[in-house]
Amino acid sequence: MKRVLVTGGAGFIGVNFIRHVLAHTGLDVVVLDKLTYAGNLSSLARLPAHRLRFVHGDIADAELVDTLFSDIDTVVHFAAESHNDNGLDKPRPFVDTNIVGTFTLLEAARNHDVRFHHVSTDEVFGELNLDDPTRFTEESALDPSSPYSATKAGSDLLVKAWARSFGVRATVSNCSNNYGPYQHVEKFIPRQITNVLRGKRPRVFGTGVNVRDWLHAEDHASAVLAILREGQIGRRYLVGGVGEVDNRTVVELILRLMGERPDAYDLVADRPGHDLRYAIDSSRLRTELGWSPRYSDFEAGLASTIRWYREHESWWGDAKERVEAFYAERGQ
Ligand code: NAD
Ligand code: TDX
Repeated sequence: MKRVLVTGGAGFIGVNFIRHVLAHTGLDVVVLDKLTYAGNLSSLARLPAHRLRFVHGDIADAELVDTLFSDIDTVVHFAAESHNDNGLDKPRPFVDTNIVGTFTLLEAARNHDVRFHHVSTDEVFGELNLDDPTRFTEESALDPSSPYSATKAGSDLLVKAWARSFGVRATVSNCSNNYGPYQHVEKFIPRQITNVLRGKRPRVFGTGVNVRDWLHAEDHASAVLAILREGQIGRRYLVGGVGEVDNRTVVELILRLMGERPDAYDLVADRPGHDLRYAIDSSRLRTELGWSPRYSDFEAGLASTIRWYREHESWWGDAKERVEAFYAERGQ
């Protein structure tokens, strides 16, 4: 492994992964990113230019993808339409990027015998009940609920089929909810932090009982790198399991850490089809590959994330207006 193509490398987790790889390995990185509303080239500023090349383009552009694959040995596929509320509003780009885009990359991986790592989500397994003692494992059945998760499940199945039918050297990881620096303000945690920074009250969907299993993006990055280095070809790995927390508790914690009253938030219209709970059993990753998260203290991780948003208003300011206009139309 010498040169890695990172799709979606100008997005939240891609940026955190690239920073981790450049700091902890000698690998060179090529980024392929369409710079949709979610991509931000400034997140890649001030990184060593001789080890990082940026290509502006679409993962569904077969000609471009084929050319890029002739010059790399590994691809880590992050590019996706990633926000559930956008998928409920306009699902078409989710099919184009998450399914057709992944298909296009797989065809190039097959033609050029490139090692393929597919980054997916725990949402492909559907929801767990709040009182269910079980967590998702590598054996859980795919049972997606939303346009986003259905297209991610579709992409997981394409990877599985290309590995079995064409021998593509592939692995898949399904990760729980990420938080940390460079996350788009449409997502739950940065939306609430930036609301407080703008003097607005946080907005919690429904009754706020929904549970997510929060993982810092840097820990996701170290997990993906461990899978690239030592993961077994053909395997799926689940990443997460650091801390299940319900949405009300997360918001109350943010408010407390930001010096506000913990009840200073609003309950607003629920998300249609809103999954109740996700929870990950990451034993395979921990025992087989020796992975463990650095940010095991969620409160400390949140505090450093709050600091980052406080110090980087120029990074998120423009997107904030657009996101709030989108949610205002939906009473959220
Ligand atoms: P993001 O929305 O922040 O970034 C996505 C990036 O992909 C952007 O830079 C965007 O410009 C790019 N992109 C979109 N369509 C493209 C296309 N057709 N061609 C090329 N580039 C394109 O997403 P994220 O939160 O960083 O998520 C990255 C991956 O991790 C996704 O595959 C997502 O499903 C998965 N994931 C995310 C989370 C999470 O909590 N955010 C959790 C588990 C898995
Ligand atoms: O303003 C909000 N208020 C609120 O209560 C927003 C934006 C969200 N929520 C709730 C919905 C969810 O229960 O917070 C929880 C987290 O919401 P999101 O940040 O939209 O994440 P989620 O839908 O859980 O999906 C995320 O994790 C899995 C990522 O966006 C996906 O890309 C990833 O696959």
